[in-house]
Amino acid sequence: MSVLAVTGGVGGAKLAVGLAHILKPDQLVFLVNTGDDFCHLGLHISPDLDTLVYSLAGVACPKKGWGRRDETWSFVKTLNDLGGPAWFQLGDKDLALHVYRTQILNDGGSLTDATKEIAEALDVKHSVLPCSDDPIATVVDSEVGELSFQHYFVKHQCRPRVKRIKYDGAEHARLNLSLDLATISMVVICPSNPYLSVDPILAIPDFRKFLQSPNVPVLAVSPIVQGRALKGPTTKIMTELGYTVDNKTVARHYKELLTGLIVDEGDATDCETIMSLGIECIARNTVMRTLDDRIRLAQETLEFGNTLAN
Ligand code: FO1
Repeated sequence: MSVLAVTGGVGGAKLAVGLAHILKPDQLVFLVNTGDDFCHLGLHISPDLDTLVYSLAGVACPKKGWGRRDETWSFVKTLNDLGGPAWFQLGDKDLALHVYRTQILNDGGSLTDATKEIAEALDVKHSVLPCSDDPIATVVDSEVGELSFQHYFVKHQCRPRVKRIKYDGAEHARLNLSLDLATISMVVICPSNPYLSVDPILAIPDFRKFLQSPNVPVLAVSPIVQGRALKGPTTKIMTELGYTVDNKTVARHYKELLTGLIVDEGDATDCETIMSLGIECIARNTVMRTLDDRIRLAQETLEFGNTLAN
């Protein structure tokens, strides 16, 4: 039986690394957001898949969380000199991955095939699965109109006010066909942005149906610590969508799916309200600065999950 870890970008990848340190490759599968994927310069870019694979391989840029460590930037500098679209920073090493993935796709391979090939080449032992091989595109409906995710996130630096977020294609997308749901004994939703990184995966009808079945504990680690997200635009987006930025909002957001929620130890007083929603809740240190933090939180998450499974 395996744990299924649902993850998006940089925040989720931290817990993912902790889980991968504890669980063997036959005990853990990653299901990754593809709503951020886009075509840029003719290349298929899958930021969240790459962030996870680089993190598991130990080659992610430690400062940014995305892209590769010890990167060089000749390509994007030259592109800029040519007047090309250099707003999306593709490092030289990273670029090779995008070119290779695009070639696999152009040759008729699936995103799952390409991810498997790349993960193996980087010596990643755990299964990393795109949530679907069908296209899903996160679109941010903002005060300046509809923006594709990377245009909102990188080009516009998350500045436009968000009115609504939609996940084009998710309604008709099939859950990754390599994922055998019958083998899953626990689901862990990593502390990724619920609206940008997790919801595109939850919007896949087959997956939502599976999570609503009562047989498997579904846990989440809240990305909110003392009223704000540590990284990225989660705080801004939640505020603009009209939500209070706290763990109770996260609990309500996942309510019909969740068995248990882990909040930060500084937010322990939230547990009572969350439990009144019918969701078990524990408070732990959810701030992951070091590898030890990641492994410790992963261990605590699994222990919590095991108590809920019994
Ligand atoms: N994020 C940025 O803020 N600026 C960039 O120029 C940028 C380039 C980039 C290239 C490859 C890649 O895999 C990720 C990249 N990201 C960049 C991160 C990415 O936009 C976000 O981390 C995710 O999509 C959000 O989860």
